Amino acid sequence: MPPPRLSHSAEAARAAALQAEFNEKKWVWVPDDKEGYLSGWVVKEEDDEGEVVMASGGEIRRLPLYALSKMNPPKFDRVDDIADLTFLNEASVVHNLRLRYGSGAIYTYSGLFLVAINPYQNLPLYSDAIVHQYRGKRRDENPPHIFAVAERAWVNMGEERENQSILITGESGAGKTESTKKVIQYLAAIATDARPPTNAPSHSQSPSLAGAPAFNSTMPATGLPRSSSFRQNNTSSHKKHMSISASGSAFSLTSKDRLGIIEYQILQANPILEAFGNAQTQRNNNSSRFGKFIKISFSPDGSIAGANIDWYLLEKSRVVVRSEAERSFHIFYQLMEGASNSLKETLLLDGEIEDYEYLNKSRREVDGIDDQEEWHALKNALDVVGFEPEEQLNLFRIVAAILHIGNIVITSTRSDDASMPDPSQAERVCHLLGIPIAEFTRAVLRPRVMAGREWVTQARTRQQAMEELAALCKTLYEKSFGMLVDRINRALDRATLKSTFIGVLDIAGFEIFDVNGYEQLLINYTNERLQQFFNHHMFVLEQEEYAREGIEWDYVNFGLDLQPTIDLIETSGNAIGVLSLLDEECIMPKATDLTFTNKLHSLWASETPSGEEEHPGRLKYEPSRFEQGFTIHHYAGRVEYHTDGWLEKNKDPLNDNVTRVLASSSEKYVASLFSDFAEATGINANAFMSMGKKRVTKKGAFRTVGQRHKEQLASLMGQLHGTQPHFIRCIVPNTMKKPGRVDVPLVLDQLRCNGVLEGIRIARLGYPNRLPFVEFRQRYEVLTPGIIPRGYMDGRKACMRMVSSLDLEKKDFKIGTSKIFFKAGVLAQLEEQRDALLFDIFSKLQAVARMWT
Ligand code: AD9
Ligand code: MG
Repeated sequence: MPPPRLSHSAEAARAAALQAEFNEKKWVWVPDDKEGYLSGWVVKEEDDEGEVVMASGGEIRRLPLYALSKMNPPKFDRVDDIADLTFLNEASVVHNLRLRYGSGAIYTYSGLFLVAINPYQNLPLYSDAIVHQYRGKRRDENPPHIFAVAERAWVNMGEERENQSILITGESGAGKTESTKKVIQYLAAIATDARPPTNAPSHSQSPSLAGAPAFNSTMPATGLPRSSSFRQNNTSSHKKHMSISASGSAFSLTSKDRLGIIEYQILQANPILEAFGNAQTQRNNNSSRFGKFIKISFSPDGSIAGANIDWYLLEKSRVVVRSEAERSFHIFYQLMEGASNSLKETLLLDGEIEDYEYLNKSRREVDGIDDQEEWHALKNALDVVGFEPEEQLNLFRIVAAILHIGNIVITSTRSDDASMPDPSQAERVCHLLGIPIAEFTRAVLRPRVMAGREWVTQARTRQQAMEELAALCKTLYEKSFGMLVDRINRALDRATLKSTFIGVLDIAGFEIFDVNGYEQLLINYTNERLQQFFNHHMFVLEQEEYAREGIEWDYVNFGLDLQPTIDLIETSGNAIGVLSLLDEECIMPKATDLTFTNKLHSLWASETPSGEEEHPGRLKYEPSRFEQGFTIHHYAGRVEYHTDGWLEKNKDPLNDNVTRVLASSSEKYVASLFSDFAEATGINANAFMSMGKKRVTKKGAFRTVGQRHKEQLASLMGQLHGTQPHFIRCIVPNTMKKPGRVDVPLVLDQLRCNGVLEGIRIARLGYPNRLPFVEFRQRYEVLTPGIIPRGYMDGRKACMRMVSSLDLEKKDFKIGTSKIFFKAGVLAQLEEQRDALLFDIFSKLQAVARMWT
């Protein structure tokens, strides 16, 4: 943030008055259980305790000094970049975010991060005029915005021919998916307009930060000047275009006549993904129940070539159960509400929502969602992307089959065996899935399993049969979802050797609930890896900056801080990690969740150093308050996991009998969902393993959920490593889904979990504040009068003279080749000295002025 210049007298007087008021007291932030932090001033300091007068109410509180955080002077209110704050403490960070949010500024930078707080209202931030405002501009030329991040990615890609990624995380409801859409809208809009010159863009050599903040304490990658040729050559046509639609709404960005067909198709992929992958939850009416990585590929001329989608961890259990206040995936309600009578007839859906067991146990309608309207939007989107009628029918076939399976009634015979007294429901299922009813019922009720060396028929209990049906539904849904994404990719993916991509990752952030299950472990493990990626990236950038400036430095690679935690989860081999041990237990006869948990305890108890203080990223394993549980210290905090049901969740069991029936379905689509089974088993039935459960083989189709996720994550990380990353952190401001309210403790928790505070911690390990020599001299020469001789003096030399006269400690600063670097807090002291001095001069001038009037 550029500090105010004292030349404009009225403004200066106001600023000076504010500053003067501020200077009179020792302002601090006082932690408060309810509000997070409250302001006050210290009146007494004794030993390690302070006496604070609270600003509102005048109440006096006594607190240990370490609990108090210094407040930033008023001129720092609403800074665009948190990293520019003089005092970088948690209280000041949230204070700044809250002030900004209150005035509609939902975006704020924090070093390498863009922080986005969900506004819960439609703000006029995304019109074509705003797109235009961000086109071809550097980050510091405009207020913080998600468009600035997208712009930067696009420009970097064009200039450096390097793939880019935009990593968006946050809790449920924080605005990740909306942000993803904004990024894609921006890219689609500018790529449609973009016809960059064919000559290669020139690289800017100048390291100077023209127009950059007065003290740029951000990371080196922020605010680097970029050559303008790549982005500005088309401004005239761009302008013409924009003038037509400048007043248009945000939605004009997506209109089909403005966009090319491929851009339009890419945007239309979204409603399809949301229909099948999103659901209403308590936290978000349109919650994505899967993670995704969308790569938009661009031709060398900057136009969009195509897109490709990877997906992660679909919450398929939702098709079967969910909490009463939540819904299943949107598609179920859209189909029931919107489908034509003839389609419903084809799908044998003659009932209402109430009639289906998988729908009638929980909420059916959601405020603000019109399922009928969404159905038509979905159908349109499927048409645009190019799904043939037959392909569309297949998608709905699976959805309907699941509803019918849910209505199959299983009863118990006197000998406790499962039976299906009324086959009519199963008949519908089999008709839709193209399988023979006799085989289907047998597979569910009395599967054949290997016992020793012989095949025997095993009777199922009612409970087991019901679980089998539920497992079938989950598998069907997940496989069909995978097929759907594959199909979209076939329509959109036109990447060529020459194209480059911008990938947008929309994935759930760190989760710490009261009870954390296997799902939380996988998502937290993912976030631990992503945070490590961020830390490492920041480390590399810092290293490059220090190297460029010829500065010696000696701190460790903080990306590796998190490695012990990651190892604890994923390592295989001798020091076996949680996931590998779980895999092993899954193939052990008689293993249970408890035997798994006990093994973990005995393995790790001895490995964990005891009595060590808490430290983010440090390996820490301990038993938990649950009988079956354990605790891992993630960088975001301690998380206690409850291991109930982990073996089943990891095996994801579907008995081979059922799979076999489906793999030989007469419906091509259904058979194709299980083709991996057919490939893996061939006709070799002897390969079955015990108890009719899925075999676990090294390669081929049968992998545990953990293995699959590890592989997918490895592939994602591999791709990310080949990109230049950009980081967006979404924040949910309150739990009421309402605009205008900031629940500070809630926000603080998120800043801790999403790595923003971790980023600040890391920045403080190095030399976070840095200034070009010229600026340093201009700003602080007042503090060293007479030290620099009149006339020309080399910037570096001048700096050296100034610092020696300022009596700074050697470890607190480094002098590079063009900039001077400071440890956290040092520049703050200089600023204070400077303020005091200027205020003194200012008051004297005012006194003189009064004498003359
Ligand atoms: V989840 O992990 O998928 O449950 P997300 O994706 O983080 O979650 P989402 O983007 O779906 O949250 O946002 C939740 C809701 O907040 C949206 O449905 C909007 O109503 C609201 N929202 C989020 N971002 C914006 C925005 N930039 N402008 C207006 C917004 N509303
Ligand atoms: Mg989402």
